[in-house]
Amino acid sequence: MQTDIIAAIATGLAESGIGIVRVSGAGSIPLVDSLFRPLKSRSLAETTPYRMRLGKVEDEGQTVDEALVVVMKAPHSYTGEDVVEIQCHGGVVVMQHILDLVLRRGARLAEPGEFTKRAFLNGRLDLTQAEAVIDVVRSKTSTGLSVAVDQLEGSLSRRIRCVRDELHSLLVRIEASIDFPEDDIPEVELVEMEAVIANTLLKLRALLATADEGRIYREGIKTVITGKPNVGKSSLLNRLLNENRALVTEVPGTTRDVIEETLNLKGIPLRLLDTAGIRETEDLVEQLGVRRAKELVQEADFVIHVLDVSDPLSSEDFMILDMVKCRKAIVVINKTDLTARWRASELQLSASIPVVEISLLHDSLEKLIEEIVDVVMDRSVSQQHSALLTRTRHKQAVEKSLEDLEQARATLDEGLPVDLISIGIQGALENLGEIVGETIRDTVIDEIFSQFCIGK
Ligand SMILES: Nc1nc2c(ncn2[C@@H]2O[C@H](COP(=O)(O)OP(=O)(O)OP(=O)(O)O)[C@@H](O)[C@H]2O)c(=O)[nH]1
Ligand SMILES: [Mg+2]
Repeated sequence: MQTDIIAAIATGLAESGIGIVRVSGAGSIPLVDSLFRPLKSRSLAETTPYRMRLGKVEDEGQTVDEALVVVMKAPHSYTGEDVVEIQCHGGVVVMQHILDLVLRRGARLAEPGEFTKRAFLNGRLDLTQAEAVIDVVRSKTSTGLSVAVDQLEGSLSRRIRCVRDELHSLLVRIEASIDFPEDDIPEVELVEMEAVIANTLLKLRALLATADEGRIYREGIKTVITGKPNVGKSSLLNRLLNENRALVTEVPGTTRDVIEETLNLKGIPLRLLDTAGIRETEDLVEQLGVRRAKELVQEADFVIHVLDVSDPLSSEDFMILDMVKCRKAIVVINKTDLTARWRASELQLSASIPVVEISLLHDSLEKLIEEIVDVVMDRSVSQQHSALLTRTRHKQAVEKSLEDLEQARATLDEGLPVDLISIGIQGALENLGEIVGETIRDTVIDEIFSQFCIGK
């Protein structure tokens, strides 16, 4: 158990109505008592917990600010330790002065995510819930938020725990039979074991199928806008964002660097990337842009390929279509206000890629947005979004436990000794335990919490 006192500004270092300096650890209450003079004489140690006390924060007899202070006693606090929150005015200098004062009295500056890490280490949250805390803070859409809140309330933990409990009781039975080898395992038992393993495999596969959706809600759908130069890629970005984010000119090769913006499209978070137009070029800077644009198409979750109907089709258009053809994608034929030089049928697209003809200069985006939502919602995003695997870490752990269980089943099928089956089950239990943080290395835990913000 940690014993030192940690402190940080919990509200962010920007001017605001109030600012909160949070202090946690055994000894926090006397520490804050030493710098806080309540309006009424009782000290914080004597005060009722969870009640605001008005008073003054003082530094060597000088008032730093008026503040409200609340004490939360272990174990009933966010971290599970004694916690004191000082609510002062939300000025940067005020907050920093009070934090500095707290540090001078013996607290240490909290590392990013350290409050939540302590909550985890003290058993207030499991690891999926701790991860959900940062997802709540960073969620990009209301659906993303509700996925994160579900996870914070333990939806994923419950699903994992249910599978682990089944495997655990199976393991207990197997080990009992190993301890008493003279009693051969009856046939019924074997059939039952097989059933439990098969059932667990089903549950884990269903869980694994949620991984893409979970990641999308957390990170957004990586959407790359691609096409030849000058077809209207940046125009599309600007129209979708409803602002002039990217430069648009009649000069081909305008966009060089990647421009990234997040867009909430009917509840779906899109990470939109506008890229350089793809063509052969002598210009070194543009060449780099083109190379990056091609790489991004490979990494994308979703590709929007824009073409210009007023410009004859060329080998570059077909080269890009080829890159896009096996992807989740949509083709936008732009500039329909100008004289068409070719027809959509000439693209010979498979039916799985929708085509939208539009003039980005004049037309409404309604139909295009509908098509984008249709393509993106398909398969990857369901309406029911409870208990999703939201991180690669979760996904890999489920994949590993599936392998372990497949191994256990194969052992059982081959009629090999039961102690060999138990190895597979133990492996699966351990891998699933990693998701909730029961069996996990400290370095992995440190890495997870280092992604948090300070004060959380
Ligand atoms: N007539 C017409 N012009 C358009 C339309 N959409 C875009 N343009 C024009 O086409 C030119 C190129 O548009 P951009 O959006 O900069 O094209 P881009 O694909 O980003 O070009 P690069 O960044 O150079 O690859 C600009 O002059 C736009 O105003 C359209 O629907 N009709
Ligand atoms: Mg551009």
